Amino acid sequence: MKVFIILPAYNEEPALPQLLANLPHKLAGLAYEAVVIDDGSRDRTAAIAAQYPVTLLRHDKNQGLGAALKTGLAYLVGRGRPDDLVLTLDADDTHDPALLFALAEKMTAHDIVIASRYCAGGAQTGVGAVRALLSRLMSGLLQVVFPVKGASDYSSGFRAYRLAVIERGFQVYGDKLIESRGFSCMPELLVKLAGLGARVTEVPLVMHYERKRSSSKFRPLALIGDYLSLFLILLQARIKGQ
Ligand SMILES: Nc1nc2c(ncn2[C@@H]2O[C@H](COP(=O)(O)OP(=O)(O)O)[C@@H](O)[C@H]2O)c(=O)[nH]1
Ligand SMILES: [Mg+2]
Repeated sequence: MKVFIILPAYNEEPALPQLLANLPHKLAGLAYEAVVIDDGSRDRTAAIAAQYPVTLLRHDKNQGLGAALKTGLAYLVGRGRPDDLVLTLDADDTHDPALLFALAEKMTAHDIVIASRYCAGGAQTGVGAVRALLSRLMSGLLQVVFPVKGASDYSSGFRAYRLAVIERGFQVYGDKLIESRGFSCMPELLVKLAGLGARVTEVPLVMHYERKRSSSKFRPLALIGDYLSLFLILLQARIKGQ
């Protein structure tokens, strides 16, 4: 089995060297390919990534997390075997790649495993009250309107997927697998893939936001806008019967 590590990166110069330097020992014993998607960064993100044994994909202009994630996942189609693993994580070095082993363990009976702040044993520290509330609220709302069995953290970008499920997603949705530009791409992908029959579960994630070195790209107002369009995107997909 091979693992593809998908790292969308926008202005991650402060965090990327340590993350990429640590990968070989964090993932010791695994066959993996790391894919960095530099989304039009204005800093040295691409130059740093190029110094490591990674596949570097680039957008000339900043297109947003959704577009970067889609570029990374589309690159994988046809490149592996159905049971290969796809790990997505932040490039800001706040997600410990070694959690992959816990995620992979659950993969035998599931297709998507979420590193979750909201399941038993999960938590987050160092995050502002507004953001924590907003994130919790959005996950809660999605759980009611677009329930995904086994999921409580809809927006965590730290997940493992079976490659076959990503490929199936592109087969059915084509370029519309991810329509969100911003952070709401995470719930969008989850709800769409679960709608195609992907089995979902979670492992606890204790998220330490205070360890973040690069500045957060999280913008509360943009997020609310993103989520409004997400609800429309998902409603449309539901009406089409996808
Ligand atoms: N490609 C791309 N990635 C982004 C963009 N904004 C954020 N990211 C990446 O998405 C991930 C999450 O962003 P981050 O700032 O860490 O958000 P936070 O951890 O939720 O505060 C990181 O890997 C960022 O580099 C963007 O516009 N384009
Ligand atoms: Mg982050």
